[in-house]
Amino acid sequence: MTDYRQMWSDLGMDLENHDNLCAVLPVAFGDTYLSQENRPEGMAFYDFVVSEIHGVRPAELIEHQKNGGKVFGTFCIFVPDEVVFAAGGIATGLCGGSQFWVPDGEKVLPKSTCPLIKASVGARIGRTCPFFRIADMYVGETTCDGKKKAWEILAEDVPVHVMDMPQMKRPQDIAKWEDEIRNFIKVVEEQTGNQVTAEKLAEAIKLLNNKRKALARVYACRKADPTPISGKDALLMTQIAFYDDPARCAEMANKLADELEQRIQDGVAVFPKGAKRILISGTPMAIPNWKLHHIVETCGAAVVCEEACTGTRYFENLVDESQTTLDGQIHALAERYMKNNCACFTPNKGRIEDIIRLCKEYKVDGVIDANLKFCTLYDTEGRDVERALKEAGIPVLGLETDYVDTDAEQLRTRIGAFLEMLGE
Ligand code: BJ8
Repeated sequence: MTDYRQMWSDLGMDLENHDNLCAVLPVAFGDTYLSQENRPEGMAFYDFVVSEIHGVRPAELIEHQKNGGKVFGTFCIFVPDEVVFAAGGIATGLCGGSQFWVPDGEKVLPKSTCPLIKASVGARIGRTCPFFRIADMYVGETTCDGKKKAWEILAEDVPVHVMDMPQMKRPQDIAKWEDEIRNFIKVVEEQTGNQVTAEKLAEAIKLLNNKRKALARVYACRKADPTPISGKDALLMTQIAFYDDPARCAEMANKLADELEQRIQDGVAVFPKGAKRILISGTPMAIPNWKLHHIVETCGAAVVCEEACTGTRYFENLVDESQTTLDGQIHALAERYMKNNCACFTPNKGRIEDIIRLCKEYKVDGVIDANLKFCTLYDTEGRDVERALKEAGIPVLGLETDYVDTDAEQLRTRIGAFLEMLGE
């Protein structure tokens, strides 16, 4: 394995504390992932990425910077990566999914902030994540109150551009998002020194659409009963998609999909026929947050779909590729991104329709609607989600979860009881 200590030191990281993180991650990954049986061979790539998570990709990003390129760190699936790639930049996800970063986040944020925000801020100020050190600019968005305030804190330390998200989905809101994308293009052009032309944007739209199509192929395989891939493995693929080079991401996901399609033909499955099929909806699960999937699957059920930003919301809906002018392309981008059904919108009925549609497509036995502690948006929307699912005759369990492990046993008990109830 390559020694990256010099690279981390050059990035100004806290090496001592980073060593502590490097010591816990492989253990958690081994317990959660490598203990699974009969995994697809295509998962070897994703295992490798995790084993070098703070090495290989950060080194590629630094190489890009050495060649004059810029790196943009993003926290939300509303940020149009297409713009960044069209300007010759690289966009990389920055959401924090580990409790390890939370205490540093709590130094500057109220404890009653959602763990995803605390971990993201903590990863920056604690200097224990290379991605957060490498990014030349962070791109935030006004989705929830916690994030809005977090950008102000991060902006004291690193350039931050904030995209002002509409809160509704009327025609004037889509037009407003178009303006935000136009403004984002200017910011990216200034940062990179490169112009976003219609030709470059068309290439980037294709690149990102190909990535979405590849991820969708893997998810389509999960509709088979029994499923040829565990929910944990599918989640890992999606989590890594936020960081990886988009062309390589598409290539590896397509390879995995080829294998899964063959497995379906050959009747190879990772769960026995009859295992309960669960859809998890709710807040995103940033790497290395695998807790809920691990609990569900070690209780004997299969997670077959995630209605989440680390799930279907990330790849559903393509950008129209037929536009040839910048104006047309910007409109197409605005339309596609505004199809995301995040709980930050009011009203947000589309999300409930999505969940019910996905339950049918993935032949789901029950839904776990999970929200991260202190996420008021998803917590409040949970009431409508549960009511709609009950009306549709789909069993649902609403849960609140955190990054800490202390609630794991309680969750296991509740999930175990829910699965037992499904078995009746
Ligand atoms: S599009 S879900 S990635 S905003 S969980 S930080 S909402 S308090 S992450 Fe999100 Fe974009 Fe929406 Fe998806 Fe706030 Fe809630 Fe925390 Fe959240």
